[in-house]
Parts: sequence; C-alpha cells; structure tokens
Amino acid sequence: MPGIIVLGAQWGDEGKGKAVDALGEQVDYVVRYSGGNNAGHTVVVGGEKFIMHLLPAGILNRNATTVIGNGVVIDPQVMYHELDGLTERGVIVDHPLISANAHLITPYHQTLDKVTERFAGKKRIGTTGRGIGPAYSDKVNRIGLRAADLLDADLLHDKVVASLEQKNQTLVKIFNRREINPELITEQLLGYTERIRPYIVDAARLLNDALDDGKVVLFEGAQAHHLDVDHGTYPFVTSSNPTAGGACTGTGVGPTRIDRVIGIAKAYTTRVGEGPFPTELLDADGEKLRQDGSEFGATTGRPRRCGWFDAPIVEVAAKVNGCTDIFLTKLDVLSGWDQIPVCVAYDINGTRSDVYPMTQPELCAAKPIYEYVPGWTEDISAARSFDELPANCQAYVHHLEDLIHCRISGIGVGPGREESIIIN
Ligand code: 2SA
Ligand code: GDP
Ligand code: MG
Repeated sequence: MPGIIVLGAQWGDEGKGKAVDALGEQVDYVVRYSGGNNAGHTVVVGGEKFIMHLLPAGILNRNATTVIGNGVVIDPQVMYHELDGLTERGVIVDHPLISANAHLITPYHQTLDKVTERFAGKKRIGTTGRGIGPAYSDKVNRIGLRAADLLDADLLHDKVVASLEQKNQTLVKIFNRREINPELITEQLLGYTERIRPYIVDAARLLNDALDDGKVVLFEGAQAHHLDVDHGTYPFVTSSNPTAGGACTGTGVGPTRIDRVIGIAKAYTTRVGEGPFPTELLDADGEKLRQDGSEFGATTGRPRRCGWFDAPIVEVAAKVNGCTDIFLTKLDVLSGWDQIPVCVAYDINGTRSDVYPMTQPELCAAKPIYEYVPGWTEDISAARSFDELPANCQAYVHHLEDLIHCRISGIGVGPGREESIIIN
C-alpha cells in the first residue's frame, strides 16, 4: 500500500492526527498537502497530548520523514515555534523537508485575515485568523512568496514590495490601518533563511522517487471535504483543497500512485466557524456532546458546534474522494444515550432529499430527517476488537456503513494512540 491518503470526511477535527500517528509505524514519509497552521491535529502518546498545527502529525513517529508539500502555506515563525516547542518538551524530531514551491504566510496575510473578518461582521467566515485565505489569494493572484524565495534576498524583496503595493492601499483606505513596511517584512523573513536552507527540496521528485523505491507515503489531509474550496459549503470553507485530488496537486504525485484513501469521520458531527450545519444541536444535547467529546478548537480554543451524525454529508465525501474505507472516530463519546438520532435524508422546503443537495441555498434550507438507533450504556474505551463492542454499538456501526456506502475499517474508542479497533 505505498500511497495512502488520510482526509477529513466532515468539517474537520475528526481525529486525523490520531489516525496518522496510529498508521505511523507502517509509513516511511508523511506529507502535508493542503492548508497551513489553521490545522490542529492532536496526537496523544502515553497520556501526553501534542497538537500539531503546521508540522505533519507524523513527525512524532521517528521512522518517518516528514514533508510539507507545495499545496501548503507556511508561516515560518509558526513552524519554528512548533519545532522548538517540541524540543523544549524533550521530544526529538527532525526538521520537515519543505517543498520549494510551498507558499509563505507573512504577517500581512494575518493582518488582512483579521481585518477582513472584523469588517465582514455577520458575513464573516469564522476563520482561524492565521492568514490562510490571504496567502492562498496571493498564490492564485500570482503575487505570492514561495519557500524557495527565502534563498534569494533580492527576489524576495522585490516580491514583497510588489505584493504590498495594493495591500497597503487597501489597508489604509478601506480598513483605516497603517501601511506595512516591505523592508521590515523582508528582513524578518530573511531571518529564517539559514535555518530553512538545508531542508528546501524538490518534494515532488523526492516523493515520486520514494514511491518508485517501494516506500510508503502517507498524505496527511488537513481540514476536511466540506471545508474544501471547491466541494465544501462555499463560501464557508477554507481556501485550499483538503479533498483527495489536493493530495496530488499539493505534492506533485499523480493519482495512479494512490492506493488507499481513508476518510476519517466522527461518530457524530462537529463544525467550527460559520456556515450551514443541518444536524446542529443548539440545546442541552449539543452541550452534552461538546462536553463529552471535549469539542473545542485545537488551534483557537473556540467551542465547536455539535450535532448528530449526518449520513448524506459523509456519503458524498466518501464518493467524491473515492474513499476505500472510513475510520469512525469518537464512538466512545456516544456511550450513554438511550437512542441515537442519525440523519438519513433532508426535508428541503417540503421535498425529501436522500442525498447531499446540489446548491448551498438548498443545504441551508435542509432540515434533517432522523432515524433513531438504540444506544448503549457501556464504556467502550477498553474494547480492542469489534466483537467486544455491545451489540447496539455494533449495529450503529453497521447502520452507518449502509448509509454511507463505504466500509468502516477502523473505530476510535479514545484519544490515545492505542485506543482503536481495526476491523479486518
Ligand atoms: P481558515 O482559517 O481560512 O482556514 O478558516 C476557514 C474555515 O475553515 C475552518 N477551519 C477549521 N475547521 C475545523 N478545524 C480546524 N482546525 C482547528 C482545530 C480549528 C480551531 O483543529 O480545532 O482551533 O478553531 C480548522 N481550520 C480551519 C474555519 O473554522 C472556517 O470555517
Ligand atoms: P483532527 O484535526 O482531525 O486531527 O482532530 P483534532 O485533533 O482537532 O480533534 C480530535 C480530538 O478528538 C482530539 O482531541 C483527539 O485527541 C480526540 N480523539 C481522536 N480520536 C478519538 C476517539 O476515538 N475518542 C475520543 N474520545 N477522542 C478522540
Ligand atoms: Mg483539528
């Protein structure tokens, strides 16, 4: 199984970090392909919690080489803060290899992200404020900075000046902010040059050569299908492609090299930030899910919006990403409910739809149609095989499989590295 993609099948925070870590022993390379330090990928090892934002979660696995692909946007300050933070905790990690073509997030991208959100008022997206959208806008607008530009001071300077030309006008005239000095930004960025220089590589060639050599490459998705700029709940999305195709464009590895696509789905649903969420619970049940599942943003600490499992959203994610299998995480959080509602279809303005709707206005109007599945009371966190799960719990898993038309090959029963059930 040389090329494996792990991606989120809902709105993020499904437990991708844990899945990547758990698969770690079998892999040689772990590569991030989209997003930036908006991600929060949690890994719990021996009771100790690590949250990776920009670094691949696979960095804790000493056998794997980590790579940051061209599809990622890199804030060098954050990368070094994370790396140094791990060293301070006594964790030995290697510096990730960095694609020369990955784009950079600078302080002006962060400023623009924050002011745009503030001025948007009720129309805000609910971004993480990490400068992600503005950095990708510059990339697509062809005025971005690439990692390789850190190796050429003159080129970097010219690019920063060009990039700030229009932005400074916007900042002053529209947002009533001060101009940003291109000299200071260039100097700040060049401060990272010597440290990063040995790690800037042609990541596409490196990964293709590794696959030719029979190495196992794990593509670590960030955010999720429904936050994808093309397939997600636009405009309430992130600015990259967390979907499976993004693993190819975001690393330079062709689709024929991908053997397995694992979708990670929570046994219920959460979302952080604005945007439609048909099964959202705004009552005590939602609060119970939030508390039982510790549903708070791993990057911003924001309370996550919580709701029941929405089968059509996972079904479409499994289809569009060509998922070979699904890991169902946080099943342990559902212990203790008499019955568990599962959204099987929507009522859209009086018409039943069994599938994820085509348009955003339809999704916004969608009211969930629930089926009620009997719950279980047992604590399942010690279970390590499917047979050890209570019968109702097994039935819940099989029911979801039928609804999402995809095999569930793994189940999460706790945050710890070993708290998983693999179904062969
Ligand atoms: P951005 O910052 O431009 O990518 O925000 C755009 C939308 O994408 C959502 N988004 C996320 N959703 C879930 N988890 C994310 N990572 C953190 C976590 C989030 C946090 O692991 O908990 O700590 O708040 C993540 N990153 C981006 C975001 O909420 C917007 O809806
Ligand atoms: P990611 O962004 O997809 O990597 O997910 P996050 O790390 O943002 O959020 C997932 C949270 O759930 C983290 O706190 C994990 O430690 C935790 N977690 C992951 N899998 C499980 C599980 O099966 N059970 C429980 N109880 N917690 C889990
Ligand atoms: Mg997360």
